[in-house]
Amino acid sequence: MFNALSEKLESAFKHLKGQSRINELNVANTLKDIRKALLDADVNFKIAKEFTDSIKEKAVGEKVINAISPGQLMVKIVQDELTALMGSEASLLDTSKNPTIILVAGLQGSGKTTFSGKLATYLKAQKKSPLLVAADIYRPAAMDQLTVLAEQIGVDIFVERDNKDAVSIAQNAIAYAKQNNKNVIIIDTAGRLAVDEMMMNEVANIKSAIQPQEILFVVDSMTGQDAVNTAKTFNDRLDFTGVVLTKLDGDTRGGAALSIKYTVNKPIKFMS
Ligand SMILES: Nc1nc2c(ncn2[C@@H]2O[C@H](COP(=O)(O)OP(=O)(O)O)[C@@H](O)[C@H]2O)c(=O)[nH]1
Ligand SMILES: [Mg+2]
Repeated sequence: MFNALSEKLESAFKHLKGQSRINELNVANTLKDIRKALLDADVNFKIAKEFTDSIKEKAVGEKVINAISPGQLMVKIVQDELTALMGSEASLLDTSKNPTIILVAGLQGSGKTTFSGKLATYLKAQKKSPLLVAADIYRPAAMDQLTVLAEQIGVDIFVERDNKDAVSIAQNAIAYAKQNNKNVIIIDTAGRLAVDEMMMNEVANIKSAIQPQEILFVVDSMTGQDAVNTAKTFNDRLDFTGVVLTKLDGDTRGGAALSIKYTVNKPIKFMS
C-alpha cells in the first residue's frame, strides 16, 4: 500500500546528497517533494502541510554530527514524524470483560460484515468463544450474508429475522450470549451509503443501551480523503475506540491510513 509513497519519499531525500548540513535553502526542495508525495498518496492537504512544517522545524538548524549525513538525518526525522502520525504504540483489542461487547459501525459497503467474520475467526483462534450478531435490520440479504459467513467459519450467530428493532436485537443477543457461554459478542450493524441522521441515531442508541467495551469504526481505505470526514462524523457521535481499515488489497494509496489517526486521534486496531 505504501510502495509508491516510500519510493517518492526516498527520491525526496536525494536533494540533500552532498550537502554538509541542513539549512532553509537546501531542505526546501526535499520538503516540497515530501509534501507532494503525501498529497499523491491522498493525504489531506492540511495534514500534509502540518506534517512538513513540523519536519522543517525539527530539521533546520539541527547539528549534523560527522557520522551521519544530512540525508540520513532527514530520513530519521521523517520516520519519527510518520510514526507519530500513525500512532507509535500498538493498540490491542480489550477483551478482558466477560462477555466483551464489540460494536462494529461504518458506512454501507465499507466491509463491516466481512470484517465481523474475520474478527470472529481471529478471536476463535485465541480460544475465545465469539457470537456474531446480525443487527442490520434493513436488508434481509445482510442477515443471510452473516449467516453464511458464520457457517463457513464455524461460529455461532444470533439472528432475529422478525425483530425490526436493532437495539432490542443487541440486548437479546447479550442475554443469549450469557446463557450460552459466549465471551465475545460482535454486533454487525447497518450502514448507509452516506452519513445520515437516522443511522447515527440508531447506532448511538445501540451504544447507550449496551455499553460496548469496543466500538470499531470500519472504513474503506480506497475512499481516501472522504474517509477522514466520515471518521470525524462517526467519532463525534460514537467516540469509537478504534479504526478498522479495509480493502488495503485494492489500489489504495494509503492516504486514509495516514490521515485518520491524525484527525480523530484514535488507534488503527485492525487492517482487514
Ligand atoms: N477487496 C476487498 N473487498 C472487500 C474487503 N472487505 C469487504 N470487501 C467486499 O466489499 C463488499 C462490501 O462488504 P461488506 O462486508 O458486505 O460491507 P458492509 O456493508 O459494511 O457490511 C463485499 O463485496 C465484500 O466482499 C477487503 O478487505 N478487500
Ligand atoms: Mg453488512
